[in-house]
Amino acid sequence: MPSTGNTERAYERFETARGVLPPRAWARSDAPRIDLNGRWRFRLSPDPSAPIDFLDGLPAAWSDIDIPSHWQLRGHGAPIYTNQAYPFPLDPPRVPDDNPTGDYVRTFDVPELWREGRVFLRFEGVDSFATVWVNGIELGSTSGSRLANEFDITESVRPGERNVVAVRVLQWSSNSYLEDQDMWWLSGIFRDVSVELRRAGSIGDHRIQADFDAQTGTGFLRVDTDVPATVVVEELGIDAPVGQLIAIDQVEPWSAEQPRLYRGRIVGSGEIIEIVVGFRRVEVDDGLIKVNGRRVQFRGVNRHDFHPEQGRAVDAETMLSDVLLMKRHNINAVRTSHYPPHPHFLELCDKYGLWVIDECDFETHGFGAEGDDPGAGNPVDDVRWQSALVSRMRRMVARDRNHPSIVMWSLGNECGPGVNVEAMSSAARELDSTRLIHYERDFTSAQVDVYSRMYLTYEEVEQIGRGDEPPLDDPALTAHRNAQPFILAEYAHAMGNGPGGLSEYQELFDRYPRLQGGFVWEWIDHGLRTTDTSGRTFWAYGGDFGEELHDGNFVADGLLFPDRTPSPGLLELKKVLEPVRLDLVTGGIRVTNAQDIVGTSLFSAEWVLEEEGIARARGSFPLPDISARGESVVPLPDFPATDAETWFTVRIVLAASTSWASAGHELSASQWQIRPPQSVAAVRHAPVAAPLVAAPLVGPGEFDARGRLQRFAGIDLVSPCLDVWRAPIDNDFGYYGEPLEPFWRAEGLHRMQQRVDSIRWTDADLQVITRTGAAGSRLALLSTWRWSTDGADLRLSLTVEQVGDWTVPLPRLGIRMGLPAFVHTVEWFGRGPGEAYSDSARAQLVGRYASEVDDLQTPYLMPQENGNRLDARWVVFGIGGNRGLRVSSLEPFSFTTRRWTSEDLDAAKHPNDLVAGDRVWLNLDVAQYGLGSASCGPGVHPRYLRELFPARLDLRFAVGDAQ
Ligand code: IPT
Repeated sequence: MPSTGNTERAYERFETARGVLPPRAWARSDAPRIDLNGRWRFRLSPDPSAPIDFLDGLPAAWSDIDIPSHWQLRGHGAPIYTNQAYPFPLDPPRVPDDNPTGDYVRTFDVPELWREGRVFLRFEGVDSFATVWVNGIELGSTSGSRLANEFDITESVRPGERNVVAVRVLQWSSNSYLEDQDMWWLSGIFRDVSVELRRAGSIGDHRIQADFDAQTGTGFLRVDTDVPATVVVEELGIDAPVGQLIAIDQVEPWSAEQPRLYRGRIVGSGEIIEIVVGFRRVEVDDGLIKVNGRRVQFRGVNRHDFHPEQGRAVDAETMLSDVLLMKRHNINAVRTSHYPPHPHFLELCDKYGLWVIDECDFETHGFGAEGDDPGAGNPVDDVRWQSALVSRMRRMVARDRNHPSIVMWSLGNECGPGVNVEAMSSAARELDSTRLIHYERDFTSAQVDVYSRMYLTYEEVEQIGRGDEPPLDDPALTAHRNAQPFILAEYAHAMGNGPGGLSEYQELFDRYPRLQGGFVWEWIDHGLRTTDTSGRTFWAYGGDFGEELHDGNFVADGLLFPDRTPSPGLLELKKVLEPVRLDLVTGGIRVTNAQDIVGTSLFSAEWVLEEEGIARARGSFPLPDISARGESVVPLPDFPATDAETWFTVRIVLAASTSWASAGHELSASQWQIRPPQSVAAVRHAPVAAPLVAAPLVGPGEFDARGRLQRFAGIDLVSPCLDVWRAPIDNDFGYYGEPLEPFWRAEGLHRMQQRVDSIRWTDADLQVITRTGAAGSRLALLSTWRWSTDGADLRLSLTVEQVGDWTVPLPRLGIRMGLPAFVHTVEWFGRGPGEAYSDSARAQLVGRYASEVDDLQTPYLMPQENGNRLDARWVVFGIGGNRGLRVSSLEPFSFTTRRWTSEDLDAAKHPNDLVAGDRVWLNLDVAQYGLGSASCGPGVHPRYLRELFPARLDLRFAVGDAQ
């Protein structure tokens, strides 16, 4: 009688692995292999009491499922999203009786020749616990969802025959307590499955150590295997027995910036393994993380394995697109939050060059660790879990240690402090002393090599940069920590519209050597592709599958949309992480190489001079080869004379193609205003030319008796009114930061009423005074609208004052008006082409742009304010034919244009809830509040908190030929 788990509840042991082989390195080997990915038979039962009646063959009544996959994404059961909370009662190591149980069966033919050797069955990842049978014989069970589990099936497999492999997977097990990462709970066999012949002379485990001495340029290679073998690296002339240290003069080292790999192989009598060798030394020296003797700065992101249809069952193409997108956006590092990724991802990091923090599959956030207190029952502080945890750590290191890209081993994420931290750290050091140890929740830094924190404020980061962070209770520990380099394991929470304030972090990283960069949270939104009842696609987040407990759209906090479209936040990050910085200085352009290792020979510069957005001259210049962190001044090109506002833009591009982008790929752009708009002062004070002809007309503007603009040049309008509301962005909610949204709503900013207080017609203008305030509130905004004309155009001069004791900053300040729905095209001169906000504007350049109204929207998974175009000088809305309604100002303004109101945006839960109405709504703003990162972290940097009052907006409305 096989042990079924349902009687013994083997899945509730502290360590559930049974019958598994010792871990070994992931390998590209010529060992005969049968790929068991593909079609299996599948049945989902509500709990493990389902009969084990599927060991002998393919049950006809079952459905098919493709592996690797999660059953919840194949029509069985449903995904659950929680951030910290466990979706079951907290009673470790017990789990609920209601425990979805997935049974899998398939057959595979094993060649007769496979009698000569041992046969291994390998699972790269099964969530969360599996029991495995081959030909009816139970082999054991798994642990560690994101780690490999390998079984020796030699005794049960039948070479020359058809074999049956059967697997029972439980959704919940004691493993679930160790795997409480902030992501969807998704179950099943979600990584590759294979069977391998291990002939006599198979290499077993293999270990590659490739050290580099930056002083002498010498590389040291040592390869170890379980059986005698030879290591061959032809390019280096190496053909030697394993187990010895080989010194090689003048090797080219590996780095993320120059990922030099030497390809080779390990040749055993029964197996050949393809290897890559990257020589490098990672150390903490003089309080700094150095690779090959150089301080490096991590410009990183936190990456989950994620695909919007496949969950964590990510294919090779998707992994490659992640790596290429990172490289193309100036990202040089990745933390594999919060578990070891699919092993192929690490191969790609080796090949294309990314520094990696490889993190163990371990998080117990739901136990509520706070400071020194891990929270009752937390496995991190319970020795009964120690061997399971140490084993997880060892299995990750053993699987991954041959990758040159890995510079740190991370024990896990947010488990709190506890007795098992030291054991895990020591286990990693014992298996590999060539990487640094990382664990953000070791606040004392006692067991780690790097001081690491998350979401700190700018002030806190700066304090650490200066080395005067608050001391610990123990002076020895304080001294130990003070001598450590610092990284932000997570910062700049990219949830919804944001993050803002990226460059202020980067400035700190650049100013203080101890601050060695950070990892933005996070790479991609985990939205799952779903269709609504009308067949429209949307990206589902927590709650969309009817979960009783969930954390909503907190799962959508990435720099990429789920389909891997870059968000505005990623474009901003790309600019902030630019590898070459340009500044205009006397004598030319100062070029600073912001890279740590390589020179600038790969790059060249292209420039353009634009007068009001129209190119007047362009050219290019080669960059001098500036060494890492060095600088040089290049002369400015000769510019032709211009009259209107003129900008000089320089783009840094790849001079030649690389493995990750083609020649011409833009890495960054910088811009300077060479000539301001003309005669600002003169025009601003120009007298109004023509007096009013007859009320209620002001030039082309038609007003009603209450002084409200009804029509402009024959175009019907919803009259302009003062607007202070924006559909709150995730950062306004301040989930793990300081919220503003509740204060805004408490003040009624989302339901302001406008009253006309007075109307006065003069010879020169129409003056309307309005009072805008919310029901129940004494606070108000007093606006004076002065409408005038020069005979042709309509001018508005608006001033706004505050009445009462305002304590909250305003979401926005400007006017809102309705244009007819036939408006489609928008053209403007200002920042673009993308959206920008005061604290996230570096990636958007001043220029002339055109767009459809519909393309000005950014479809954040949870609808929220978006699409702001910053620093506009003029904007023209197409009104048919070649004609346009033009709004312009001498002071740059912001505008937002959409087919629904801010209130619609606020109420919507998904972008597909938003339907075009009979108006195009236009906001013209003096300013909008910044973005910050308060959904998890600090709010808007003080640099962007400007005093708005007394506020003034001067606009000119005209109709004419479109630009
Ligand atoms: C922290 C987690 O490490 C990460 O997994 C994710 O939850 C992120 O922040 C927020 O999206 S938890 C935070 C409450 C500090």
